[in-house]
Order: sequence, then structure tokens, then C-alpha cells
Amino acid sequence: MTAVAAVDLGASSGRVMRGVVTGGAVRVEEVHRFANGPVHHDGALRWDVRRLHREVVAGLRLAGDVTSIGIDSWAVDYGLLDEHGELLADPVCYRDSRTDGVRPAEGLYEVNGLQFQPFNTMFQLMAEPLLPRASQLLLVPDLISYWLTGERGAEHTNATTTGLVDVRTGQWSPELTADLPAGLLPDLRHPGDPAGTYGGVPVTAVGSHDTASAVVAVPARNDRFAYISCGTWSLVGVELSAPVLTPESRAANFTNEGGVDGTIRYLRNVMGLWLLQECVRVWQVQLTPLLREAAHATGTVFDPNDPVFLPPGDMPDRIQRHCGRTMTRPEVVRSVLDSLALAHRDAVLDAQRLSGKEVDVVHVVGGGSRNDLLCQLTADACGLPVVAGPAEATALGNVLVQARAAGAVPGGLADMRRLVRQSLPLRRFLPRGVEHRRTV
Ligand code: LFR
Repeated sequence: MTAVAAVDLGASSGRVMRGVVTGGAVRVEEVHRFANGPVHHDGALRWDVRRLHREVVAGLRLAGDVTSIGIDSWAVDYGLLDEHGELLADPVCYRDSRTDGVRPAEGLYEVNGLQFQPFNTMFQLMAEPLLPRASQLLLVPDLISYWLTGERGAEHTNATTTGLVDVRTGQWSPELTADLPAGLLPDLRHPGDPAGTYGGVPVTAVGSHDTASAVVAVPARNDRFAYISCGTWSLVGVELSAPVLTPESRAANFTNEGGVDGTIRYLRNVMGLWLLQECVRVWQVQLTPLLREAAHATGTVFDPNDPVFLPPGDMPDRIQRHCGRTMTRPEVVRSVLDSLALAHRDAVLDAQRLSGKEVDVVHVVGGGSRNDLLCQLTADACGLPVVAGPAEATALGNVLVQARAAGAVPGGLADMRRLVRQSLPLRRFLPRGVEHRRTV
């Protein structure tokens, strides 16, 4: 038996999980959960990373005896350290308005392969007043890792979301980093690499981009699959062995992010359950009863990726304005789900068309895999079976990469995926015929 601790920091909550791998099975158990969310202070929307660090330490105490620790979080956001290694300010949240209006330079996609998102680290750095005082930049999981171990590095999967890595070489791009202070970016490390120790326990680099870890735990039987890592965002795409850098791919805003074991996560960001999270925050209600009512409500389809939905705010009002009609709460929820299902379908179709890779199943992993209505609507819209689960894909991917580094799991991605398949119940949603489809 091998037990490890997986720290998974999400935009709305953080968790410390204890993962156990025995013979033919992997399981994870949550030992500590804490709320997260950006807060306005010092003129920006920021993350309270010191509190996150305290919660991580508290969670690791509860995890008991483990042979390794791995950390993942959302992407792109960073802390800047001064020459003494002190954090200069709380990291600014990618939903802050400081990057409003940025545009990508000509030729950028051919180098970094990233979809244009105004919040990619490289654009945040263009609006960063602290840069002249900074001696090093650490992405959020690398910052927590540094505070635990005293060691610094830049884990590769997450580094690729900065926009500063050359997707063809897998290294920091000399061209794209030319204007940054020398030494700002630490050396790259890869999932499975040692990353120091905490209280005598090894810290292991994992796919520290949460989406990279989630894709490791997609329980696919073969490589003909699309995935939707569905949480605050829906990350929708396919796994490839080489990037797609064509003008069509750029125009379709598809990204080539670095995956575990040298894979490419070829995907599009769809706005995801953020839309509902903000609705229930404003309404101050629970989502589950509303989902039941939404199953019978009539929705209006809108483009969930419109930038108007990116910042926090009065989401129900924005959605109704966008749709040009007043709606009941179940109608708002239904509109979001219908719109996400269609955006999922568009991304699954575009991923296949642009990469030439065909799929015959869509795997929905992450918290959104518990949302039956969304899974069914996605199956209907895609005209493909949806396999839902595991909900804890990110933590499982984190655990499996650590367990493999410790020698407890042999082989490659296919072996890790088989282990997930054998260990956890999955649910299947078959596409219903056109007569059931209503708006989708
Ligand atoms: C998901 C995620 C996405 C990334 C977004 C912002 O949690 O990591 O992959 O595009 O958050 O960092």
C-alpha cells in the first residue's frame, strides 16, 4: 500500500486529499476542505495565498503518514518574490480587470500554441507594476511548494499556461521572455520530479495545472476519446502527441497546453459552472433543488464564452440581459446548461476537425460529472455517449503521478487510466434522439 497527500487548490475551494494505491485500485479521501475565492484589496482582485498555505499545512497534518506530497491548482496566476525570497504582494486573480483590452501579438500562436485568453500570465505581466522589484516569479502551486520546502522551480504543465513556453521545444522561449528581468523564471521541472521535502516527506512535482492532473485520471479505454474537465471551467478537448499550430486552430481559439508524459492537451476553455456558481452566490440558494426544476424549464441559448461573463458580479442579471428576456431562476439555470451543452458540442467537434483525431466517447470528469442534467444534455448535443466520473479526477491524477514516481504504479497514462476505471463507479449517458432535444 502506498499513501500520498494530494493538495488541490481550486478557485472556489481547496482540498487536501489522502490517496491510497493498493494492488489494482486507487482511492482518495478528503481530509481537509476550505473555501477559496478572490477578494478585493490593495486595488485589485487577489488571492489570499498565505491563508491557503496555512490551510494546506493544517490539511497535511490531518493526512497522516504519507510517502509523498503533490500540489496542483488553477493555472496562470503567480506570486512575485523579492531578492530575499519574500512575497511582494498577494497574487492578482486572473478575473481582475487589469488585462482588459490586451491583444496577442502577431505570430505568437505559432510559438506558444496557446489560445488567446486575456488572463494568460504573459498579459498579466504586461500590466504588472511590481515587475521591476521582482527577482522571481512562482506560479501558485510552485509558490506553495516553495513555502513548504524552501525549493523553487516551475512545473512544466502549468508553465505552459503562462504563454512564455515555446510549445515546439518545451522550454521557456528566449524570444518571448526577452523583456523580462533575468532569472525571473525558475528552472522547469516535470511531473514525477522531486521538488524538495516537507518535514522529511518528499514533495513530488505532479501535473500542477489542475487540468493536467484531471486529464491523467480520464478513465478512457483507448485513445478515441474527448474529455470535458468540468468545474469552474469546462476544459473541452482531446489528447494529442504533437501541437496543432495552424491558422484555423488559432482562429478557433484552441490551446496546446502541456500534459503529463509529454502529451498535448488540445482544448478550448468554455466558461463552465462559474456561471451557475455566481448565480447561486447572488441568489443565496442551493443549486440542487434548482437543477431539478431546470429539468422541466425552457432555456434560451446564449454564448457562454462572451467576455461579459468573466468577472465576478450579478450573473443572473447579465444572463437575462444577454438573452433579452426576463427569466425565472430555473429558466436561468436551464439556459446556462443548454448553452454549456452546445458549447461542449462545438468544442468536441472543432477539436476533431482541427486535429484530425476522431472520438467515439466523451468523458466528463470533475465536479460537473455529478450534474446529471448537464451530462445528459451534453450527450444529446454531441450525439455521443458521455461517461461521467470520476468527480475527483484532479486529485486522482495528482495521486497517481506521485504513486508512479514512488514506484507503486507501473507504466504510462493508459495504465493509470485502467486503474481509475477499475477503482471507481462511472455512469453512462446515451444521446437521446432529436425529438427529445428541444433547444439543443
Ligand atoms: C481550471 C483552470 C483552467 C485555466 C483556468 C484559469 O481550474 O486551471 O485550466 O484556464 O483555470 O487558471
